[in-house]
Amino acid sequence: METNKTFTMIKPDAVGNGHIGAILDQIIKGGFKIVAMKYTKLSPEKAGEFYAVHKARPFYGDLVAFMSSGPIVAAILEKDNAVEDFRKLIGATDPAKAEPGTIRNLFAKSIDANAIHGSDSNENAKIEGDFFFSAFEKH
Ligand code: 3AN
Repeated sequence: METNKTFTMIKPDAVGNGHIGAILDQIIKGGFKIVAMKYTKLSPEKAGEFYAVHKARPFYGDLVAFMSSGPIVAAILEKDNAVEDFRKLIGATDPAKAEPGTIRNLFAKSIDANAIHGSDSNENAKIEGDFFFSAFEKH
């Protein structure tokens, strides 16, 4: 299992608020290399598939509606210890609890519209990266 890659999405709130450039800047300054990237929009079906692990959670319906409400930026990132280091860079799921200077502290407004996604394990990083990108698109 690779430990030097993670997967991220800049979510519809952050894209809509014009934060793509500032967030990519934080990611690059954080030492991550972008190895695949795409600007796209998820259908409700695709968003539901992506978040299928959360199907039983009470916020699943709202999460799927939000994630398909506008364009997103999906990317595969490379760095040693990528998953853990990227979770530190983005901060806690609830932006009110995110450390100062983290991406969610800087750009997120609420726990559901929380600006950015980061994979929570090496296994999920691979699954999520493969959901968006073909082998040909990964460098
Ligand atoms: P993270 O994105 O920090 O790994 P998860 O995997 O627990 O957080 O949750 C997936 C997504 O579901 C979060 N990014 C957030 O948008 C949403 N979410 C998580 N917990 C809640 C909650 N209590 N209420 C509303 N949305 C939530």
